[in-house]
Amino acid sequence: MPVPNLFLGLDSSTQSLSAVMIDPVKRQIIYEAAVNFDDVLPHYGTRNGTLPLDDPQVVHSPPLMWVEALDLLLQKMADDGAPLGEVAAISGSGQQHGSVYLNAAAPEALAGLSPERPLADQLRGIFSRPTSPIWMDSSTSVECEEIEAALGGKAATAEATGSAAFERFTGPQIRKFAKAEPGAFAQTEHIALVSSFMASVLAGRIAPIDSGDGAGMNLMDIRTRMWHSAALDAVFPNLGKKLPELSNPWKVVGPVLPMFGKKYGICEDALCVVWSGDNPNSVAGLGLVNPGMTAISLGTSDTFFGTMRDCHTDPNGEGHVFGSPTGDYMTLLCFKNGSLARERVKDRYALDWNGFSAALRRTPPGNGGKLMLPYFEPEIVPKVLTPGVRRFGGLDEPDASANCRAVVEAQMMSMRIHSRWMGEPPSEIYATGGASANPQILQIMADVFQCPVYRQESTNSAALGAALRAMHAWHRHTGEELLWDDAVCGFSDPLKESRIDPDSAAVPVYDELCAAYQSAEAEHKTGLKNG
Ligand code: ADP
Ligand code: XUL
Repeated sequence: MPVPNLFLGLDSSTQSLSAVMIDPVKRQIIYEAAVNFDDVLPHYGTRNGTLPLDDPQVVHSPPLMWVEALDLLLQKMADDGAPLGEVAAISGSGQQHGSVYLNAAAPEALAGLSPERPLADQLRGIFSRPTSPIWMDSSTSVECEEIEAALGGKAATAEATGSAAFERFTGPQIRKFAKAEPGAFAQTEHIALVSSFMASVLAGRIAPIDSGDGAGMNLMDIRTRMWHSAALDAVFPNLGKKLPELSNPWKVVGPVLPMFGKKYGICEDALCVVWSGDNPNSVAGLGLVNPGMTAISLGTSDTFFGTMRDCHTDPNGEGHVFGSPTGDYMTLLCFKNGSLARERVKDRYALDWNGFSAALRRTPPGNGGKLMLPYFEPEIVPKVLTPGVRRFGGLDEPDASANCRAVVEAQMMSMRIHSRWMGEPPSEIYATGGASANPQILQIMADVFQCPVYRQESTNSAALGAALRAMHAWHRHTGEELLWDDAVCGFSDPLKESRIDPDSAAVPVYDELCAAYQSAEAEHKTGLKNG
C-alpha cells in the first residue's frame, strides 16, 4: 500500500463542483475533474447553478444539490481511477458569503452517514431553510442600513469587519431571514457558510469557519479574527449560539468520515482541513503569498484581488479586506457582471467563444470611444441595484463586434478605477477562472492596466489553492513547518508562454476612456437617484 502523500482540493462554486489533486513530490497537478450542476443535476431546476426566481435581487441555490454533487464527483473520481487511496488530506473552497441553515437533527445525521445510501437521501431532513441565499443576492439593503446604523456607520462597519455592510454578506442575509421567517429561524440551530457546510459533510461534524471566509460575513472582527460581539448583536440577539467557532486557515477539522473510504476508497487516515472561500483559496492557488501581488479571476463573478500585510480598508466602502490563507490579509473587489454578462453579449449575437474572440480581434483598443455600462444583473461595484445596460459614445445595439469589445473594456476599466484605494497599480497580473482561457480578453486586461498578464496551467486556482492549503495544514499537523513560498513553488508558477504584453499605444487611449467611463458611471448613479 503506497504511503498517502497526495492532496485533494474541492471547489464548490456557483455553477459546478470541481476537484484538483496534487502530487507534492512531482510538484504536479495529477488529476482534475468537475461536475456542472445544471447538466448533471437537472432535477433541481437551476440555471447557472441558481434557482430561477422572479425578483432579480433574490438569488438562491439548493444546498442539497451541492451534497448530491459531492457524491457524483467522488464517484466520477473513483470511476476515473483517481488515486483516492493515497490522499493524505482534503480541503476545499466555497463560493463566498452563501449561508446554509441547519436544524437540530444535523449533527447526528452528519455523524451517522452511511456508505449504503446516497448522501442527499440521508441529509434531506437537516435543513431549517431549503434554499441558501448566495453571493449574487442583493435583496438586503434595508438590513445593511440597519447593521451600519448599529455599528456607527459605513466607515465604522468597514473598520470593524473589513467591509461596509454588503447585500450579499452573510450577516445582512441572516438578519433578513430572521425577520421574514422567525419560525424557521428559531428552528435553525447551526448556520454554516457554503465552505463550512461542505467540510461538515466530509468530516461528519459541524465544521468551523476559517478566518478567510469568515471575513465575508460582516460578523468577524477583521483584526482579532474573532466574532465581533456588537456586529453579532446588530444582526440578531444571541446569534453567536448558532455560529460555529472561527479558526485559522490551517485547522484540521478531523478525519474524513470513514464512509467516504468505504464508498469511494479515500484513504482511511485522510484528514479534512477547514475549507475557505474561493477568493482566499485562489490567493494560495495563484501563489500570491507575498504582499503586493495582484490577480484577476474571471469566473461567474469577476474579482480583482491582492495580498497585504497590514490591514487597511477601502475609504469608499466598495472593496473588502479578507483573511488570506497565509495569515496575512487580502484585498478584494467583486463584480457580479462577470462571465454571465460576457455570455449575455455572446448569446445576443449568436456567437460562440471563438466568434466572441474574433470580434475582439476585429475592433481596436478603445473601441473608437464606444462605451457600455454592463449592468445585465444588479451590480456590486459600483452599487447598482436595478439592472439595465446603457450604451454611450455611439455604441449601437446591433453592432455585434463593438458590443463584445465594449463589455470586456467596461469590466477592465471598472476594475482599474475601483481598485485605486489598494495602492500602487499592479506591475503584473495573474489571471484565472473560466474566461482566463481566452487570450483576447487577457489582451484587453493587459492594455487597460498596462502591465503583463500571466496564466497558469489550471484555470481553477480555487481548487488548486484548497489542495495546497490541505498540504500546508497536513505538514503543520504532523509537526513540520512548511513555508508558503515552498508550498506553492512549482504549482503556482505562471506559464512563461502565457505572458501577454500590453500595447503601449493603448496608454493614452485608456487614460481618456477611463475618464469617460468614470463620468458615465457617475451620471448613471445621479440619474438613478433623480429618476
Ligand atoms: P465558477 O468557478 O465561478 O463557477 P468558472 O471559473 O468555472 O466559474 O468560469 C466559468 C465561466 O467561464 C463560464 O460561465 C463561461 O462564461 C466562461 N468561459 C469559459 N470558456 C471561455 C472562453 N473561451 N472565453 C470566455 N469565457 C469563457
Ligand atoms: C466575493 C464574491 C464572489 C463569490 C463567488 O466577495 O462574492 O467572488 O465568492 O465566486
